[in-house]
Amino acid sequence: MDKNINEIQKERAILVGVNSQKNSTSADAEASLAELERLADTAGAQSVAVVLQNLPAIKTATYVGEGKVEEIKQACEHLDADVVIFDDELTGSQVRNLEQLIGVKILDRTTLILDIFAARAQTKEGKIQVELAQLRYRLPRLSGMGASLSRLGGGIGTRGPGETKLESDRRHIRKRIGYLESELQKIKKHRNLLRSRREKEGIPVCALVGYTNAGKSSLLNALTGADVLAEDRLFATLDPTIRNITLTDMRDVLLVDTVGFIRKLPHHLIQAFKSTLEEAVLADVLLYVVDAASEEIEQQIQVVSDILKQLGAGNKPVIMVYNKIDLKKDDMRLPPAEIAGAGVEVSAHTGQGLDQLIKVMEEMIPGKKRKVAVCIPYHAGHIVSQLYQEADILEERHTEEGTKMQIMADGVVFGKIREYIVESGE
Ligand SMILES: Nc1nc2c(ncn2[C@@H]2O[C@H](COP(=O)(O)OP(=O)(O)OP(=O)(O)O)[C@@H](O)[C@H]2O)c(=O)[nH]1
Ligand SMILES: [Mg+2]
Repeated sequence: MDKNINEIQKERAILVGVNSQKNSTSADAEASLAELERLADTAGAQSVAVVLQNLPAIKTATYVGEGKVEEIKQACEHLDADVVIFDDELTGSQVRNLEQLIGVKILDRTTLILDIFAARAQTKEGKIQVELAQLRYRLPRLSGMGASLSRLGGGIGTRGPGETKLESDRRHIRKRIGYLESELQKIKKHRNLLRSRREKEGIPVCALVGYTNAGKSSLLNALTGADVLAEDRLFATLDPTIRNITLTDMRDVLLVDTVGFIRKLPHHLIQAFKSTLEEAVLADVLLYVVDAASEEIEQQIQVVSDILKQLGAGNKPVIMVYNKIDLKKDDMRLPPAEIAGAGVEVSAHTGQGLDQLIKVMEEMIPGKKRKVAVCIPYHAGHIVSQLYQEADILEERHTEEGTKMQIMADGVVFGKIREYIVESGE
């Protein structure tokens, strides 16, 4: 697949971002643009210039202001650029207007990400999911686009479903979307079957989730001795890989590697990849992998947490895994625990902290019940009813501080009530 990217001669790209200051700071806009540069590089383009415009509101017709359009046009001529990539989603008419005014191919961040996914997808399911996302994104942007794209040539943004298909009418595309959806449904049935077999066998599942390039695949390899592709590239992993790991108490656990997240992850992509991402939603415990050496650590945690919430996995028991601790500078602070929850510092490269991680996993993963004493303050009464459903209650007393209980429960329950545990037994 990567060969596909390398074979194409590097396109010269100008990157354009806007800082609208509505819900982002200029540091955010700059970090997002730096990421766009990495995405462009991953897609096989060479960035020759980066333009950031401060703009109170996006222009409906051309996204950036008139003067900026002229500036970009001149930069394209001077720098011999083949493509201009905008750091946000553009509407169909914005693309058309900009192409007419500037005279080179116009792409947006979403198209770029979809393009990378198209080049990376390996399995049948992955390929269908990407094509679905691409078609759904292109459908409302279709009219007139075929003509301008064929005038401006192929390359990035035109991979995946062929242009001839896109030039044909919308009905054709809708039919194709319908067909892909039904194929995906079949694969999903098969996946559900496998999952229910796994559940019957009672093997707990841990999913590795996190920002792209955080080191999820490297951790999977370090923990299981597997040989999953880990690369210093965005979106190295698209299809979920599952490996077995045996804990020191001899319990088997399945570890699932998943696709990485990124800010402004296209909505259509999340929708299309829902069944793949369900591996994370349905896992018993999430290993939430964070690149501890990244300067963007807090923003990345924010993005990942938001996407997990969107997927319905916001309340899963989580182990924060601060990876790449070997690269962390001494003066760099990890986010305070109240934002992110307790965490383990590890390095997939040196192996540092992996023993500790396995210990925490043993504690959190369901299957091993332990007796603990808890004290639930009266304002958290819902926790008591929750415990009645999810744990065995051995004893219950009402005291001044709250309801004191002796319970037998497993790691999943502990994950939810950690703050109320007063005494932990074996
Ligand atoms: N120094 C150092 N580098 C690491 C560590 N873990 C991973 N890396 C590097 O970080 C890069 C990304 O690692 P991957 O394991 O591919 O990351 P990922 O989270 O699976 O990324 P995607 O699949 O793209 O979402 C690779 O170049 C790894 O070699 C670590 O503990 N220390
Ligand atoms: Mg990976």
